[in-house]
Amino acid sequence: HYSPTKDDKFSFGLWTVGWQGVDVFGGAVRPLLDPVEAVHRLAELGAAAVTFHDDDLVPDDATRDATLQRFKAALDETGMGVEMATTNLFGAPVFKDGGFTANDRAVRRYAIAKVLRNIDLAAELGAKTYVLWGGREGAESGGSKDVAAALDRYKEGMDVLCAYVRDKGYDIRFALEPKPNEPRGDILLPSIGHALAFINELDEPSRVGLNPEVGHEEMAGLNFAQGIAQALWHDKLFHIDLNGQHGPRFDQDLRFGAGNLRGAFWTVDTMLGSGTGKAYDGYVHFDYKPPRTEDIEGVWETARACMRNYLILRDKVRAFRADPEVAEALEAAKVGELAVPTLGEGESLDALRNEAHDPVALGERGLQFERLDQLAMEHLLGVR
Ligand code: 3MF
Ligand code: MG
Ligand code: MG
Ligand code: MG
Repeated sequence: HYSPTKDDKFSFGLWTVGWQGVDVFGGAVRPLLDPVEAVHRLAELGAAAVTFHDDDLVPDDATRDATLQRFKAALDETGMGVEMATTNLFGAPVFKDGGFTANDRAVRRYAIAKVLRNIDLAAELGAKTYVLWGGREGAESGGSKDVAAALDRYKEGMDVLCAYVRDKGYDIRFALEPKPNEPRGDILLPSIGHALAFINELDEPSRVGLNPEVGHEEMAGLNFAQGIAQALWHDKLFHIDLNGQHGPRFDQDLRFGAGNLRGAFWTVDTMLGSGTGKAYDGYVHFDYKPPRTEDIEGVWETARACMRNYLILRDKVRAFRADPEVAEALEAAKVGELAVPTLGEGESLDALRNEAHDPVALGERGLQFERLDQLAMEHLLGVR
């Protein structure tokens, strides 16, 4: 029970279980994890795929071919896929002022070249999604960044990438990952909403969607479930980064389910397509960091827990949605009525304006939302 299978489409970044614990106050606490070992262990735990940054898998040219050979053999042996790939445009000193939006043009040219090379590898390994997290695309101070020019250059970079996959005929879509801050003081495209608006300005908006991360939205005090619901409404939820976060503070990257558990419940509900919303049908991807307190066995425990928590919450959400008392509470709360258009078909505005409205009586009606929420709470707490 609650053991994942490949049909659950769980995937993990190599950089998650491979995180050695280096943070701003301390160095590595765990040895380097061989990507081949990660593939085998994640496969045993029931994951379906892995994802990687170029630097996670092929950090240097001297070992590139040998590494790729071993990595592909591990994928073959385990039946694991590579569903998404991404480029590290944040770690190396060259990217201290960003990649696509660095003030220094030479840095921007190098960044695009680095991404193009890794897109070829992504296509070779069968990844269908290419994520771009602009972690260093930002600033610490107002005068140092011309934001309008930075957005022009961000757009230029994305337009180049879109044209490249089109010309090559690659079956790859891009997914931008918003984040409000950390490591920069302020990051461009800080939220789901900013990124959605930016996509509309690109030459080929249909090739670009989002990879929202739970913790990133919650760091800004935003509601992740509502954010992905809007992304789904725009057909832009191309990928997802699930993890846990305790409200606005540093990026915690806890395992999924830790931190804001009620938020996680509504996140899974939204992913399953609550109400009239579309369901998310991509990979269920975890982007978290096993805390520094854990040794490698603790790391595998956290990976197992991410998937287990998702499956438990999926059960809870389904039970909530199937509960007859919930159906009644939804009815009482008029939740379904919101799907009815406000104007009748062909109805004139005169009809609406001339109707006898009774705002006082309407204002007196209780909506019984608390009863509905308490039912969700009791499902989550396991007493229903
Ligand atoms: C940082 C992140 C990144 C992105 C990754 C994938 C290192 O907060 O979330 O993880 O998810 O670069 O594009
Ligand atoms: Mg993150
Ligand atoms: Mg995070
Ligand atoms: Mg992420």
